[in-house]
Amino acid sequence: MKITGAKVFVGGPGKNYVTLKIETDQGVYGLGDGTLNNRETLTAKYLQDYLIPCLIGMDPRNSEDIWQYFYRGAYFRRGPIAMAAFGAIDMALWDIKGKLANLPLYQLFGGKSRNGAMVYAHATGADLPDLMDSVARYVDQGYKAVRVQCGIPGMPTASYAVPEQAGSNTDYITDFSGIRPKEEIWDSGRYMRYMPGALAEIRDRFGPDLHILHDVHHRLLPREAAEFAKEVEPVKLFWLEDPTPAEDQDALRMIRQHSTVPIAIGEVFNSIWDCNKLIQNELIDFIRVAVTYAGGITHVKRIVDLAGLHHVRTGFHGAPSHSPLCMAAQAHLNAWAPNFGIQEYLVLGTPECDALFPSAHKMENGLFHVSDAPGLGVDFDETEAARYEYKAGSHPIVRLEDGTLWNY
Ligand code: KDG
Ligand code: MG
Repeated sequence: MKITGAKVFVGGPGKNYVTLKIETDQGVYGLGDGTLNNRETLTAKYLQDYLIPCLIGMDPRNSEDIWQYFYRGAYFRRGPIAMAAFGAIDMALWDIKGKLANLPLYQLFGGKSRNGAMVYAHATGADLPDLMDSVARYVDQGYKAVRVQCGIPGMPTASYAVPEQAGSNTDYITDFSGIRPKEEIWDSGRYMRYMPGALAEIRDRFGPDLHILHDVHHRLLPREAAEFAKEVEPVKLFWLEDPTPAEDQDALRMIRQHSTVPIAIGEVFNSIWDCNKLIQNELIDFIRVAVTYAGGITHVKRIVDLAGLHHVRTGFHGAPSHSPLCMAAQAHLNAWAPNFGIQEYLVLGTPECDALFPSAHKMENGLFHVSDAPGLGVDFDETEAARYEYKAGSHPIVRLEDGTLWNY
């Protein structure tokens, strides 16, 4: 069996999904997601110029060898662009494998370990009442877990993932007005004085059963993060996400020494080498890698197995930039993983997105139910794809009030 061709599409409804389609001499094709948010054209180019020419003629069933060929063959290892490109290929090869076996991918991993995978929604508010309304809407829809992000009184601009005005429905990550980032102003002091009380009020209003999550988005220094984690302990968060940037992993010990709040980290990681110390030293509770950004199913499955040895559960990244193909790859891992924790969920469900990526996966009452279709269980409509093209966009950047550049 041979790979005869591969195509890359960039575009999508309000997104720049990078979709790879690998074709074979037996008519079976595989699909993979290579979307690296706000750097999408780079993964597409990496695939087109360096990987696809080598893929043609390979046996698509040898997904392990193909992964090693590209990873070791690049010589300059890891990095988000290369790993997202390898991720797209690996996902597509697993899709082909499942279709050849006529089995959904989770069956190739070891079958189902649960009936449905718990997901969390993003509640966001310009202020606390607005956030409470947003949480209530998700609770009414049956979500069992909600991540909460709130505007901070006196903060010069909106804080991470919150709208400027109550009731507005903004895409909180990407501004498609151009490449130059919008600038936001951040104040850790205001955040630390306000947010613990806001979290306590949310807990009081929604009671003990709702799983509440919160994303600090890398913005606190390690000592501040430890103080914050200690203060929010009574709220019984499901997790505190990215309390501090994870480049300095020893800093996580400081948080552990002061608080038992569960810590979730890893959405910016690209490989097992970025998280093996954090996992082996049991400094985190949830690993947040995404199947696209961390080299595909082959590599992420290794991370999941390592995490399982150290009581670390999964909480895969599911920001809106991940296409339904990445979300499906994660859904199959979630159905199988003995150490599954939770899945971030935003992406599926708009009519335009469903038309571009038809599938029978479904979300019901806060649980994601993976379909039994062979492979990833998601198709790609090339006629629909022709409606979209690449749009330049950017994440905001963040500064302190005096102009100092900070972490987005
Ligand atoms: O591209 C950046 C986003 O993926 C990130 O800001 C989203 O932190 C995020 C999350 O938890 O989804
Ligand atoms: Mg995050």
